[in-house]
Amino acid sequence: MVTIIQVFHKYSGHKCKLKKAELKDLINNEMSHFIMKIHENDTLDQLFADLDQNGDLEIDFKEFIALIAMVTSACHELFTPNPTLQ
Ligand SMILES: [Ca+2]
Repeated sequence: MVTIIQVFHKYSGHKCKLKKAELKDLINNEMSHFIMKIHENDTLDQLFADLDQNGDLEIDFKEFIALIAMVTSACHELFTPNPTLQ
């Protein structure tokens, strides 16, 4: 949990919000073990629009947590044995 907060602030700075380029850097530098790096601007635009729930073109910590939840959920599915294969 502390790591998530530290990483967020490392990229958001004192304004505590991520702009699109900062979100891209965060994902590509810190989360590349979990999700694919973002190379396409379309992919970044889509992800950013999904996360930016209040439409202010910045990602606050609450909106960022939705990304963490999404990635954690995806990881959980990867590591959970599929009962239909057993
Ligand atoms: Ca926002």
